[in-house]
Amino acid sequence: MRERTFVMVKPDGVAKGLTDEIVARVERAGLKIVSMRRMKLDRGLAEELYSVHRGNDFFERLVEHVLSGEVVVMLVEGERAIARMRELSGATDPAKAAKGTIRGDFGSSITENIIHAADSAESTRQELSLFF
Ligand code: 3AN
Repeated sequence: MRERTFVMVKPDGVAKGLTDEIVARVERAGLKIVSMRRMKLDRGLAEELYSVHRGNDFFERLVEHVLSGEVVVMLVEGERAIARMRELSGATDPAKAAKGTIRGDFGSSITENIIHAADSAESTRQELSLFF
């Protein structure tokens, strides 16, 4: 099934110069980047993006991290795009993420884990509506 998903290179990924590498991995996987924008989030947008985590002890750390520098937001399209972007990203904790995944290869901690990729059709809809 052809679908769309929301992807964001987090500030640690942008700061490490990984945007081009991530774009290349997405395109090599046969997915299409329909739209892409480098930007700075404001607090309202960051809290909205992570609203499902509000109340968790890591919420503030997560929001502070995505506000700490520029991000690159992407609208990605293709066959099973949601699941395939999750596979390319790897497990949330880079220490547990497989080699060859973006987090496994480049992530440094569960907060600084390089990339965000929407995890369901519902969160994709909500997240895309915030940015595109
Ligand atoms: P994923 O990004 O793999 O979908 P989620 O949705 O569980 O993972 O978490 C969203 C973000 O929240 C993660 N990218 C990570 O940076 C942060 N996060 C998740 N769990 C923790 C945790 N236990 N401690 C610190 N940060 C966390």
